[in-house]
Amino acid sequence: MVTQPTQSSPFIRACRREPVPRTPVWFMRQAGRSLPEYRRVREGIPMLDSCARPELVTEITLQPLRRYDVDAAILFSDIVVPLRAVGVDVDIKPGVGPVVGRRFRDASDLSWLRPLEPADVPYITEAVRSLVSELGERPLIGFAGGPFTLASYLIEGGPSKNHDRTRALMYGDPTLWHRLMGALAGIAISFLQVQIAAGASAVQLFDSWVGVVSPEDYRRAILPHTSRIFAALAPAGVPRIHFGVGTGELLGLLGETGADVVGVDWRIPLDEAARRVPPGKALQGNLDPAVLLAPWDVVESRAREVLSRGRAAEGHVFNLGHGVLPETSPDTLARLADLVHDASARTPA
Ligand code: 1CP
Repeated sequence: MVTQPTQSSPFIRACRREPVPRTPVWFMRQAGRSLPEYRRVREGIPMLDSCARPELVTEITLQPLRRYDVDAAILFSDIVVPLRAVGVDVDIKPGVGPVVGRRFRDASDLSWLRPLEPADVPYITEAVRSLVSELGERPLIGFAGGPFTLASYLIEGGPSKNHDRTRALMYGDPTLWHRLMGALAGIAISFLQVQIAAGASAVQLFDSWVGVVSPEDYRRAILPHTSRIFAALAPAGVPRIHFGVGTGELLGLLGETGADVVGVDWRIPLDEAARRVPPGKALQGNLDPAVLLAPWDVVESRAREVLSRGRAAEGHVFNLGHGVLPETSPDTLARLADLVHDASARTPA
């Protein structure tokens, strides 16, 4: 394993539960629609086309780092990129999200999901390499979609509120469910391995919508597949982060997947989350993204509260409880990153 300069960065150290001079911070969806410079460079270029252009991916990934003193960059891409790369008929509709040409229905549709080869995503390798050389000591986070969340887009045909069809398939046809989850987990493993091989310093598995299942169903229907993903990545030695929305009742199980860091949304305070995850886990989160639309004194007191409760965790990476809302002022995010650093600075003993 190569020792990268990023390995002693505060972000990586916090993921490993090592002491840090100040709490590291980054924001889910720090790139993207809240930035005017993003809207400018994306003009006229469909989302999935932009993800396949390494020079554009590099530019968009770096844009938030020019404004915010964040401790990590996250690759600009999307969770459906590897699905499209293996030939799934999926597109991202502006203002909607991922939409598939036809819903996934039965075992014959498993033929959509051949294994992902590195040669299917040469633009990811190229973008990650170029970013790593630009970023120096600042880590790049690679990511993939978790199997439940990807399955939901395939089964529902697009964004969904309650993921009812997805849960119905999970209950009604366990054999097909496990084959589908197995195929999606395999694709996530390859997609993350490509990013790690090209130099990503950490990875995050976004199983954003998994909070709609009960703990028992999670254990039976999802945990084995997520555990397989994290086990496959273990030899790479990079921190593995796992995140989902509305996962308060699942936090203990998310910690059983083999993830090093458990992401927490805004519904559960971090000190309570620290009690719910098994020992040996760092936490990431969890300021409500909607707080950033409130006056600054509210943002400040809420952020201080997150930092204070985060001290109960073995390691803490400050983040939002979900992605930056498009209407968020970039100036508020810039101020927040500075506040996190200033308020958490440890004076050397
Ligand atoms: O035209 C546009 O600008 C499209 C908006 C957009 C963007 C900027 C989409 C469509 N995806 C992305 C980028 C993206 N997606 C990133 C890049 C990192 C960053 O911007 O900092 C990441 C990490 C994702 C991951 C992603 N896509 C997730 C997991 C994270 C999360 O938000 O929970 C999910 C669920 C998606 C699906 C998706 N892609 C796009 C949208 C609008 C959605 C959500 C649709 C829905 O509500 O179901």
